[in-house]
Amino acid sequence: MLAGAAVLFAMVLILFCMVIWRPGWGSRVSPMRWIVLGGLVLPAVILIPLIGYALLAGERLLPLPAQAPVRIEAIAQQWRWTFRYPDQGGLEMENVLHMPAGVPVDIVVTSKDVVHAFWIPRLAGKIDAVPGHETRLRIQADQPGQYAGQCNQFCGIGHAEMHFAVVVDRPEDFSAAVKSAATAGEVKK
Ligand SMILES: [Cu+2]
Repeated sequence: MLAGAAVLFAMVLILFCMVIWRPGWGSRVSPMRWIVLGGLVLPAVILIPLIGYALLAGERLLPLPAQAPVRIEAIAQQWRWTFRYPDQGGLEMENVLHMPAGVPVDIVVTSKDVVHAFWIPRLAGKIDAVPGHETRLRIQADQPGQYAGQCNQFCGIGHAEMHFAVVVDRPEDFSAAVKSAATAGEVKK
């Protein structure tokens, strides 16, 4: 999308410069042709593939019923995150999210009080955490490691401190990591 926007921007700038430096340059082309080619054909050729790409990219974020991805619940409240693991006997931990590498994970996001937003910049776009409603975000981390997460919707005086750590474990270590993090009461300061 950035490349497409850069090409468009360059084309507009070229037209702009031609108007300034070569007055009358475009007058050989009739106004109707400018409108049809520049106003209809060009946007259609560029925007339709971009819309198709955006729809496909968005579709990949949706949970697919055929798969049974790891499900993790993210519950926001002023001003902390609770992560709950229904597949691991409902274990919970605060401000630390463990997830396995290399497989899709569905984060089911909700809130106990006001609207927050769940965001791990290096893994996915943000999604709102709405009280009384569940929003889903499918993410996948290809490599084990540590990532930073942050509430991305102003939610009160403690908003800036409402961050969390994301620990991506090797798939074989994931269950043990969740159990030890939950029992140790792992809390990120
Ligand atoms: Cu916030």
